Amino acid sequence: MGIDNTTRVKSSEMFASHFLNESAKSDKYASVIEHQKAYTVLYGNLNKLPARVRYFVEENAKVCQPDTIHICDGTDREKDLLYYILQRDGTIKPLPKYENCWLTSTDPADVARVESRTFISTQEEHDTVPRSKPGIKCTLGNWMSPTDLQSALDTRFPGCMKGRTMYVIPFSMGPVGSKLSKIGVQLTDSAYVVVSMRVMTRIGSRVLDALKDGEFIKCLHSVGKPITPGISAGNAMTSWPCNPRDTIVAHLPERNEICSYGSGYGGNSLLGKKCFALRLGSILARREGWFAEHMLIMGVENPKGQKKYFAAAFPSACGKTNLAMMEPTLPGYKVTCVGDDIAWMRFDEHGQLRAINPEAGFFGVAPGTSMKTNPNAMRSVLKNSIFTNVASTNDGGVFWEGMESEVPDNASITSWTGTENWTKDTGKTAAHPNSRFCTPADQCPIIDENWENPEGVPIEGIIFGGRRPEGVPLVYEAFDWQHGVFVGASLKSETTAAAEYKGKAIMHDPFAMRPFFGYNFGHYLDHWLSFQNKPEVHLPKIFHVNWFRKGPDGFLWPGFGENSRVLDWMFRRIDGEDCAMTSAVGLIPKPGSINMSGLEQEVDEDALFDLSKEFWEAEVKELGKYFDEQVGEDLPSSIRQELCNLGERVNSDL
Ligand code: GTP
Ligand code: SPV
Ligand code: MN
Repeated sequence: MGIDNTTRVKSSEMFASHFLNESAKSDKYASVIEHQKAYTVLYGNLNKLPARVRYFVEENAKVCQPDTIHICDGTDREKDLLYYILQRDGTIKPLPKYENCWLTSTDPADVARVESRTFISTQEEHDTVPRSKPGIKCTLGNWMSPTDLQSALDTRFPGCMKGRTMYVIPFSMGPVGSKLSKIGVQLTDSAYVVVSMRVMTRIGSRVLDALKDGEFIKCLHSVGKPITPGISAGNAMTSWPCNPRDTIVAHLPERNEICSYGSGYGGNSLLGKKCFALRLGSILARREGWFAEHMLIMGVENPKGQKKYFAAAFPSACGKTNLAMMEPTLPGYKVTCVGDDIAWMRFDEHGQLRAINPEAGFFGVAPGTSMKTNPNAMRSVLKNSIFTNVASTNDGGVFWEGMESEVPDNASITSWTGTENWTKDTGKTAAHPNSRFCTPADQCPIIDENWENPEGVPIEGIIFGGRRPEGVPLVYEAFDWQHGVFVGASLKSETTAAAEYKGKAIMHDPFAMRPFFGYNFGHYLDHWLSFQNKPEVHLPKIFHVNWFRKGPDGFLWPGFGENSRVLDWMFRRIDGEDCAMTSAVGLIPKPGSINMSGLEQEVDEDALFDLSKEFWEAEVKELGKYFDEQVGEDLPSSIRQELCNLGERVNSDL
């Protein structure tokens, strides 16, 4: 990077040796060295753990055989030690242009979630996935039998942490102690995972205090690269240990367990996020009568000072973080952010849907983020953040596609793969398209005043959306809850770099949850539909948006802050304003009812809202085929009915 880090590393080294000596002696940090064991507890005290947690740690330490154990307390001293270790091992570099910011680059084979190696294991296959048509591969989840999973785990985990430290991370999804929160304990041999979990969740001793002797989700993670002295360890000593060949991300809902092996990346390794908060979360939610969804949560205040909260489900890399933090261009509007990726929602005793963000940080897509598109994200990320697979500048800063006007003209750029003096002509992007920032949520300048409210925030509108280059209008409203559930079930989007898919294709991504369903999608639809017959609940309105429709010259809609115009329309709809009219697909804005005044770019409204008979006939046909092939007999009859209704409206109205 062209930066001299020697001084920084040296002082950390002195700090660390002082730290270790002190903690070994001091009662306050209560380190115990247990010589009779194969491993050494270097940090923390096993004897002070709740009995179940201690059992979980000891059982897995026996199998994984780490050299040392570190029980995370969540203190700043611990954080400094971890960053020291990560720097010493060459996994992470400081970014001196900012305050406490760090850069890491992964193995190029470990850059995204791996859906093909993500499994859910239950006794009954049908509990996990619908019965797809014979000969058709199920795309709504991967089931593995408990026996097959056991042998997959048995060939991977024994001895997998040799030469490494096993970190024990007690973490809370949701504010510590809230009734809506849930606790997990993750064991991992990656210090990168610890520092990231520290940002993304609430970790440490306070979580154990809240847990007492209660139940928790057991999360086991290993990068799958033991270090055995004298034996060649392949890439074990490289800066980003991983084992892509043997990667597996497994969920055992019947045992409240998650086991992830081989990958250090994001959704594969930060097990509180997709594995717990969505896959196991959706199972708990169904059991307990609530929702665990891949949704941002935002507050919208209109010029009269009235405020409503929305939750929005868009597939990975389709605009959740951007919408959650948007700077409205419509005068007098104010947006606040509660969360950018996951919502846990339940109806309260008054029938009001309430949502919490179970996370404590943002693991956001870097490319495309700039002062122009998402200034609030830019203002959030420049301290206490970890950047993964972005490019760096010779003045110790970061760079990615979209930041061109935010780095000095003479900056020399090193690409995420280490190519120095990177330029646009180098041929490859400077940052990986799925490169990410990992940032504490409370640093967001527009974080909502209620973002940590243990009661959650009241949700009045639910939004679905995807990248639909063709045919799908900017916004429409569902006729009712059942139609809205159908709209969620029909969600499709162009593929992005967030998973292992290559190229651009329109894929089904129902509820933006396709990679994250913890159980049979048909049963998931039943769960959503079950709320419409409950007189005691107040059902929010459901909308569908598409920021990504294209014309001959690219996107038809400027997006980003201009999306406030669509939020304004939805806000007024919830307030009962007569600004919608019936169309074949749903309720669309009456002409002139979306406020377009002051738009910098000219917008072709006709093209944005055009509904083509040919397109929607094909869409209905394709949806029917999809439901038949993928969901079959598990498709609720009311969803099939909604598809018929859509077909009829397309036939008669378009
Ligand atoms: P995950 O973290 O993977 O779940 O993604 P996300 O849904 O939070 O997506 P994010 O907000 O990070 O956006 C991903 C990409 O979409 C970025 O490159 C954005 O610049 C781009 N994007 C977001 N909003 C808009 C929009 O309104 N219009 C256009 N054209 N692009 C957008
Ligand atoms: C997503 O892919 O939806 C993400 C990133 O939010 S990851 O945490 O890797 O799943
Ligand atoms: Mn996501």
